[in-house]
Amino acid sequence: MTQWKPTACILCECNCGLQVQLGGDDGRHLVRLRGDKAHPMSRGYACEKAHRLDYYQNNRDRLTSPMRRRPDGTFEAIDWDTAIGEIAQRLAAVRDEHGGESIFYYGGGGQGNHLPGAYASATRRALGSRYRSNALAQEKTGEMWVTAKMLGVYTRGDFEHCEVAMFIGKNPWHSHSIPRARVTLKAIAKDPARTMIVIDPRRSETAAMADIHLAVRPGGDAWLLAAMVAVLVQDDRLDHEFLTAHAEGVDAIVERFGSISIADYCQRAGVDEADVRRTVDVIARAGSVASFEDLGVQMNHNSTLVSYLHRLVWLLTGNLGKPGTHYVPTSLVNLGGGSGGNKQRTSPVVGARIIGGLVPCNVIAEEILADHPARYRAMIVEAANPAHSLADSQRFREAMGALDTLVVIDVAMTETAQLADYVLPTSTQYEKAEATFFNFEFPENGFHLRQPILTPPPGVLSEAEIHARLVEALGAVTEDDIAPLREAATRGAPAFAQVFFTRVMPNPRLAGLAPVLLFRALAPTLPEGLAEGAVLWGAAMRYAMQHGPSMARAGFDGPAPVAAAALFQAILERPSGVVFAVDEWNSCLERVRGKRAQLVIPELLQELDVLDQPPPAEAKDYPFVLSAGERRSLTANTIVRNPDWRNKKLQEALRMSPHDAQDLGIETGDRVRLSTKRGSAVVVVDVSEMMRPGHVSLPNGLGLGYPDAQGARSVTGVPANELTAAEDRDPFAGTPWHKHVPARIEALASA
Ligand SMILES: Nc1nc2c(c(=O)[nH]1)N[C@H]1C(S)=C(S)[C@@H](COP(=O)(O)OP(=O)(O)OC[C@H]3O[C@@H](n4cnc5c(=O)[nH]c(N)nc54)[C@H](O)[C@@H]3O)O[C@H]1N2
Ligand SMILES: Nc1nc2c(c(=O)[nH]1)N[C@H]1C(S)=C(S)[C@@H](COP(=O)(O)OP(=O)(O)OC[C@H]3O[C@@H](n4cnc5c(=O)[nH]c(N)nc54)[C@H](O)[C@@H]3O)O[C@H]1N2
Ligand code: SF4
Ligand SMILES: [Mo]
Repeated sequence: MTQWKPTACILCECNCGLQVQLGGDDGRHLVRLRGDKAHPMSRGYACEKAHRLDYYQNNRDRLTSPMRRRPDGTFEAIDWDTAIGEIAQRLAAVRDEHGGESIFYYGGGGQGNHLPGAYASATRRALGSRYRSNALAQEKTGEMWVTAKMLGVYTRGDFEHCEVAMFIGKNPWHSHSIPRARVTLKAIAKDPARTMIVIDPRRSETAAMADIHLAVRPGGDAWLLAAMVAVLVQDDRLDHEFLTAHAEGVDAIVERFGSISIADYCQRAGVDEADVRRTVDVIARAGSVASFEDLGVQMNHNSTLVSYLHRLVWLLTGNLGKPGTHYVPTSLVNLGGGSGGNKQRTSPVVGARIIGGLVPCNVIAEEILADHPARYRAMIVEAANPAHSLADSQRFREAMGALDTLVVIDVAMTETAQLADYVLPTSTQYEKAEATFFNFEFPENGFHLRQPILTPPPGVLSEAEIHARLVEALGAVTEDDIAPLREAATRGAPAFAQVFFTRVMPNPRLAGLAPVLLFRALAPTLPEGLAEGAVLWGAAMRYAMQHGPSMARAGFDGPAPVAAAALFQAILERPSGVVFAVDEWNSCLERVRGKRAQLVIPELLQELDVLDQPPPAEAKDYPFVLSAGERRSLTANTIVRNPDWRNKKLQEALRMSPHDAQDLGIETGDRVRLSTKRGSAVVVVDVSEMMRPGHVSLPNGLGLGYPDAQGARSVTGVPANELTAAEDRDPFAGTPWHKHVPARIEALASA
């Protein structure tokens, strides 16, 4: 009982290292949790959510048997052989009749688990499935497209050392995304030599501790950021030395922004021109600036344009490649799936731009429901809950109903699972080896393969095992493929590498199935409980071939196969995580494509013209702007289903300004009807000084169904995407406008 077991939190991308004590009547409850000081990235940090992770591990929606939908819509439990056999047969039939391209894959990982997607790549290969997506394609793809064009590499901000920190549509106090967020925020706030700038219509927890809060009009960020670039250009506050050495296109930027009316744009952004000028002055004078844009702008009007303008602000002021600015991390596995915007690919029905290999989430339903020969006919959803998390749930449900086959792989009976033909239950993230590829730190970058702290209950399998069985049932991998590898694995790392490189890599059929081959051949030789880590052998090998020097500085040196074997061993042996890369600041600019930033993206410079169009007429029917999906103290997408886990009041409420509440004659605790063009809901109001008049905000991840002890399901809070529309999306990246939903509010008579 008193033993502390190392693992990590799975509720946001920081994945803070934790130590857990198990207990309770069956010994399977996570009874005590604390930050793990040995974790190289979080170093003992954890927020309030981690302490309530038992609500994830133990809940009434847990699945422990494969389920098959009956014609009447109810589910029956079936055994694994039947489930795998029928699914393989049905998906193969779709492939043979319509082509593997008609089988769509969604998900692959959430905030805490990315190994499922790695193994699923083998199943997709066996099926010939080409199109896929996940949550990144409703938040980060616009930014990815811009970054690919400007730099060719991904960047992050060094908030621990920056003089000026800027957060645009980002509330790290609650949403984190930077390591040890609250420690870092407090350090910046209390240091008079450092400045925190927050751009947010709402006085968020982060805005409240900032030195400068620009309370932009909801959706007004493009004007604000364009005005900031214009001040830099017109007052000649550019870092010419940096730009001459490291950038192309300065003249075109100076010309385009030289004529922008700063006063006019500030007014349209709803921010005082003097405040904007003061902010730009702080940025231009600073020794270092680190900046982070997130959902407040990425799920909003002009989002791709904003991502571009945002990068111009810090590139024109030379804030790349030195401490306290922006760095270029190397990741063990590239989550974006390739080079981003350079290869032009589009989705088969709508013709939407595919960025980072991902079809925009907002077109998926349309691609299924179209009367088009290339429509998607079957879908595998894994570790995601798109029937709840994607725009326009009603239309998404309709699309799921139009599929020939829907397979969901999850731990719980989710909103998406309830629509499936087959639901395959998997071990939780505390019952198997699991990891994420959110490895963005610098100069030391860490990776954490978590060891299981519990055994899985009978009836569930890990995703690795599920995909291996599917690939085998499809006949794509046979014992003849596996046997020589398995034998080599027993002879040690060099022998295994040698056989893998001669038999698998040159063979196009086998190379795409490598994750399953590694799992079948290597897992038997791995320490107990770490079988799912097998696929990381390949990741370590690839990383060693690309980033030898970074790895050598972390202590893994020698020729690539030797260094990779040493890293793989360290990943298996260190239960609190391992530093796999140590970088140098001067490597950042070396990693930029062609070693020079491209300041001009012609399509987006042209798109700037939209900012000069007259504002649209006031929408009389929907006078409010609803931000549908705010991060709060106790929200975590849909990872935790039991509503009891939120032990704080009003976490489910609609936040509204005192001014609007007075107009409507309501108070905190009253109920209102909230309507959009797509739907309507009754919700409790929290009157909050945080909100600007006209702006209201709903939490994300609410509105989940959860059964009581008798099995009767009830819903707590509003499922935000019953109110959002799929066509409201960015013209470049297809990302949704969830933070800017026109809405109407009517007071209801008190109950
Ligand atoms: N507690 C908690 N933390 C989480 C998560 C969670 O569910 N709960 N989810 C994780 C995930 S998946 C993600 S992607 C991140 C997201 O992290 P954030 O992007 O920080 O989260 P949000 O609260 O959705 O949005 C941030 C801010 O955008 C503001 N905003 C709304 N409209 C506008 C606007 O027009 N302009 C500007 N500039 N700002 C606007 C909102 O007021 C809000 O403060 O959080 C991660 N962390
Ligand atoms: N309106 C609106 N919609 C939004 C947002 C918003 O702000 N507003 N935010 C969006 C954002 S940024 C994101 S990231 C998405 C998140 O939405 P999704 O990507 O759909 O992810 P989650 O809701 O976290 O769902 C994770 C699923 O994984 C399951 N799971 C947990 N552990 C395991 C495991 O070990 N194996 C498997 N196979 N499954 C497991 C959980 O039960 C859950 O069903 O939501 C988006 N939707
Ligand atoms: S939710 Fe909190 S404890 Fe968990 S990973 Fe995120 S910051 Fe860390
Ligand atoms: Mo997200």
